[in-house]
Amino acid sequence: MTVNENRFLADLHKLREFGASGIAKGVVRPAYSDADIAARRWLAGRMEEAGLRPHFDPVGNLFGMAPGTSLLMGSHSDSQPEGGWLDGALGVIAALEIARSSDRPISVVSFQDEEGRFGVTTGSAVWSGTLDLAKADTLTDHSGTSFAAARSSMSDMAQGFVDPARFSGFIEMHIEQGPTLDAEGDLIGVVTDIVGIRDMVISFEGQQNHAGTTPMHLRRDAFQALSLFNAEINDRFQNVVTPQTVWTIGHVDVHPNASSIVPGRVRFSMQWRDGDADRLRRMEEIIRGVAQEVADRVGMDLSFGPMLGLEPVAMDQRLRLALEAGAEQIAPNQWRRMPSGALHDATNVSRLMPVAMLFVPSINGISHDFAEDTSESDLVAGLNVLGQAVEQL
Ligand code: HGY
Ligand code: MN
Ligand code: MN
Repeated sequence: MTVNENRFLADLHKLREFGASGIAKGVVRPAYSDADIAARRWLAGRMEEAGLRPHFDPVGNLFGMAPGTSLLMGSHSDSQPEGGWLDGALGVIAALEIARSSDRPISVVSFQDEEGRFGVTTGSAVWSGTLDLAKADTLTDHSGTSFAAARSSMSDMAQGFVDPARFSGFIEMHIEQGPTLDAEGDLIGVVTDIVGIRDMVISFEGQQNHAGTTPMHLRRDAFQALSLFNAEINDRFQNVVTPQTVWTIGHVDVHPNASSIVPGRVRFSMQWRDGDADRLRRMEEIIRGVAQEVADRVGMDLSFGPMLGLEPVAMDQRLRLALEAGAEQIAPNQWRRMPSGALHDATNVSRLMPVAMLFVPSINGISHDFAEDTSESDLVAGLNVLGQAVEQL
């Protein structure tokens, strides 16, 4: 198979224009935003030109269908609120280029809301049955917009859900989003398994009050509760976690967020990830227990939002070996097997069919940031490994 490297790179740069931010090569293209929908319409056109039948499903996943049974390749084209030009986009455009260059039937997909504006890898979670559509519709983003309302902006394009039996397997190429390949000087990562994740919103409700007249010992300060909670879980986690375990409080809404008012309420995201499902469970116990202890001690009302999660998953051996053979062909002694600390649609798709993933380096390990970047030669090397792997299959 001979891929067209220039056409591949040109489409990658074109996709970046949808939601291009002024800074570096960043993009702002959240699920269902005007930029996201415009990008999906453009992708549908490129799929059609490639001889694929574009198909939007009820939640905005966009498939480019090859006839009969085919290998599915792709990723997602929505971005984080401050995203890089390659996260997801690389896998979609690489799949499109393989579909155009291969004489085998290759279907292409761009899943919707992988970045979890509403849930966790929401579009592929609904398609794969991980997340019930009725439940997904009740999810809201941080501004209170519901998934149902957001996806209705694409209802004019929506057809039914694609039958997974149309596909023999799924391969996703993605940037590593971490420091390993870049630091070790490797060009290719063949993914062995993807970590599991848990994600939920926790709220502490105390007493809003005057920041000048309220003595410290009479306060029910919700920010102080969060501060105590964070310090305590960091301490309690030490005898449960490993150096690979991660946990993040990434979104904090302090109400009313004013310098002369004792905060009466905080709502914050609590997310944790690990390769071991039992360790995720033990961390959940600590999180729920410490939250209750702090609430009792500081006099807070405590509430937990719905907990979303995905289990750790191993990649399919046959597909992974094809990627390893491709890597050895294209980047001999410059590739490695490695786990994925980032979540991907492949986790959900693994419920339906064999899946495998391929990484290319992220410069300085940066991602989920406008500065995210990979050299064009590394992008092309990854594309060629995909091409070799498809030939192997
Ligand atoms: O958060 C993740 O792992 C993915 O990039 N959304
Ligand atoms: Mn991604
Ligand atoms: Mn991402």
